[in-house]
Amino acid sequence: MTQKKRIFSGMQPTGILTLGNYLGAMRNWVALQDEYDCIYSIVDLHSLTIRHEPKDLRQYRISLLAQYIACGIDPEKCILFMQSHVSAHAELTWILNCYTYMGELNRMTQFKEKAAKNESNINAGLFTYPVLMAADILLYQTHLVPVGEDQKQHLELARDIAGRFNGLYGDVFQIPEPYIPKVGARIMSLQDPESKMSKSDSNQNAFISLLDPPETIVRKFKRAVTDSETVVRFDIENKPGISNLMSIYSSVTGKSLEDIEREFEGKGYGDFKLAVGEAVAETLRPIQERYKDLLASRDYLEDVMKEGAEAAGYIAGKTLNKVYRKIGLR
Ligand code: ATP
Ligand code: LTN
Repeated sequence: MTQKKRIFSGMQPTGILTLGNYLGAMRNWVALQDEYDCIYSIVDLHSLTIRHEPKDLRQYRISLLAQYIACGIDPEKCILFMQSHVSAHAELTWILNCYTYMGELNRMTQFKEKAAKNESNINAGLFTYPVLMAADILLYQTHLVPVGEDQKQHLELARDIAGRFNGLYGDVFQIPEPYIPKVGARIMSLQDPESKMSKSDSNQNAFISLLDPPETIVRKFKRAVTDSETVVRFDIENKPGISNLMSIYSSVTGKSLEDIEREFEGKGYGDFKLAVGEAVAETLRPIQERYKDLLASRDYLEDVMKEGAEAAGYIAGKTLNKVYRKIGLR
């Protein structure tokens, strides 16, 4: 019997997922779970780089677990766990920090962007964040990492760290590959189509939350920033707003960009925006129903977390032991 390849990915418990998180990452996680050996984490240690009220963080963590399952992640098929429940993540991070160069971390665009946004709290965790992400991935001998476009640079760093470590000590880590979707890898803000849709945006109209009611979704698309033409045509450079809406519509309906251009030939932006809003609302409706039921099943969620932590801890422990032996700490 050939062993299934391993997948690992994670999201931060920093709020309700956006349509960007769903189309860029989560939907692939679901699609891959039959064919691969999947491990999905709620990366709560990563979210400490920004200050949260403890009670909010507690709520975000359990809510994100319910969102994962509502989107279709099946705890019977995958390992689902809370990063902070497996101490190997923090342990391996320290070691990998000693194999990562300041120059490498200095080049990370996410650090530069987040540091610019949080001038009053540019902590060391924000800087070494990609090393914790490398530890997450490498602990599980991961082959494939499904993420959105913005995480590509972090993944390349994880590959470099793994290669460097293997070069010194032999084959300790599997070298991971990114898995980035062709459509939907970078969903843009509805209010500023030049920047990424983000769940921590202060402007609520800039993103679609997975839990927005249908009327809100339709309204947010109606208000989406476009251009002064009236033609539905894909042209990222000159028509970033319309192109973003076309990518979203294509992702949720499966229609090609050419088909969409044809469908809306001779029609105005109003018709197009309404169609996008309705298609998105329809996609999210079943997720929202399942989410409500899951949040009410607290014991079930606790059980999933407990079992996930045990299964993940076992695999991670094996890699960590090997690392300790190789570097002379055993
Ligand atoms: P935050 O706003 O708190 O920084 P985020 O919305 O960027 O968070 P993360 O938890 O950092 O979300 O990312 C989870 C996953 O979603 C990652 O794989 C990331 O690449 C993907 N992702 C995030 N935003 C988008 C987007 N706009 N389009 C496509 N994929 C995205
Ligand atoms: N850094 C990622 C979240 C993340 C992750 C991971 C993704 C943390 N650890 C491991 C894939 C694999 C982010 O900011 N979206």
